[in-house]
Amino acid sequence: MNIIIGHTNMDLDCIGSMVLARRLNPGYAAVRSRLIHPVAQNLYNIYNPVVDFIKIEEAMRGEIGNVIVVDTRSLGRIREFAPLIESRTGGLTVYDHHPDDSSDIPGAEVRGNSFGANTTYFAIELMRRGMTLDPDEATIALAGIFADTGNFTHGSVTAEDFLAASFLLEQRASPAMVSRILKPLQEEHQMSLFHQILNEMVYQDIHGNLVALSYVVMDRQAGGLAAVVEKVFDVEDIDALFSVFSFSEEKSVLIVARSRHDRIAVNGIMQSFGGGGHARASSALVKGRTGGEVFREFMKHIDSSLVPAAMATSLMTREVRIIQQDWSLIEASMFLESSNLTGAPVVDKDGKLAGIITLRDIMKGRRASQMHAPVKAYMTRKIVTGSLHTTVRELEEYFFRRGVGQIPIIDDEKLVGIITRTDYLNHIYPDRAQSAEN
Ligand SMILES: [Mn+2]
Repeated sequence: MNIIIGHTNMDLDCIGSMVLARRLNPGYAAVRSRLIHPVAQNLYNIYNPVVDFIKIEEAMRGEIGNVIVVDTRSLGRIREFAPLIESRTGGLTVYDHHPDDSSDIPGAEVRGNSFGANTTYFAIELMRRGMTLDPDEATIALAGIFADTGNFTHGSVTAEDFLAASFLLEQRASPAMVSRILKPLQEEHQMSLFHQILNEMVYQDIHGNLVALSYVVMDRQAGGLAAVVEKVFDVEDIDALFSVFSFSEEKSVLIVARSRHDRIAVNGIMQSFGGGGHARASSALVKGRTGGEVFREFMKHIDSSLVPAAMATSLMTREVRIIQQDWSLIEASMFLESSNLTGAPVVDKDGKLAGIITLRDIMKGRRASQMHAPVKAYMTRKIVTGSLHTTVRELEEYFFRRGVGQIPIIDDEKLVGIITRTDYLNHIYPDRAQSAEN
């Protein structure tokens, strides 16, 4: 018997990959993990007959030929299948989209892809070969792509994920069913936990990153915790979230981590607790220790492992074009135009920052026929300034909550730089700067 396996704690992308891999490899049986991730439980309940995975014990009865592994390249995540893999007489091929390029599965031929969802790889392969799918299979696959790309909003999403989704829709995948499968909090205990976490969460500024932490004690592990954390992360404007669950009866602790940026790679932090996952979504289950112990160790760890957030120094333009407050509005207007600026800081005789003048301020002078008036009569005096240590998050606050267009950076009472909205956007979305250049 040739078999297809995924990682332990099968999630939607894993199941989608297995179903499509089976379609591509007729005669292969898909073998299920003993654990189903809570996010995939809905799908499993609805589509059990279509999914039609066999148990490890059933597979063990036959002789194993080839083995296909999907959605993981790490040995730690396929341990429960070890007897099947070790007894195989055929090849071992891994199809995985996780970024670390080294696999520690001995003897495996790894075929990596960098799509947002691993399911995408198989969907495109089916499309390329002109093969078709049942509507139910297409729906299962589409749910996998939606799940792993965060509804096509994660930074990891690729054009191929959209292409695969388009193909699956042609195969009559049902978006309505996908929506039902993905509904995160279907259980009452999930909803109440969601509110509990939101109420009790604490925020910490760790090296300029806004990190939220929650600590919940429960009797025993309940289903759907990751889904609850995901939802909390969804509604909160934070850089990272770490939710610690202590299961008092089982004497184990689960840490679920989410991050908004690859810069805060939470899988690195989770690895030191025996966990794994992606840079932005990761978890660890620590057995035989109390929640308090783990939480304290975790707090020590996080402080040293979080990379400081970018600060004003790395974003600002150092050569600031400045305007003297005694210049006339005409001079200021010509200066801005020739410098291709919409506004600039204004300094007094001593070179101290006195305000900002923008084309809009000058327009007011023009309307009042006061173009010979000095800049100081029309400039904005109440301005927001930053220091070299102002964080990206603070800049964001200034730009988008307080409607500021540019932020002069002051050090030792001197104007040392300026940051515009464009500088900020180029920093947040580096691709934006590149495409603007090309
Ligand atoms: Mn995946």
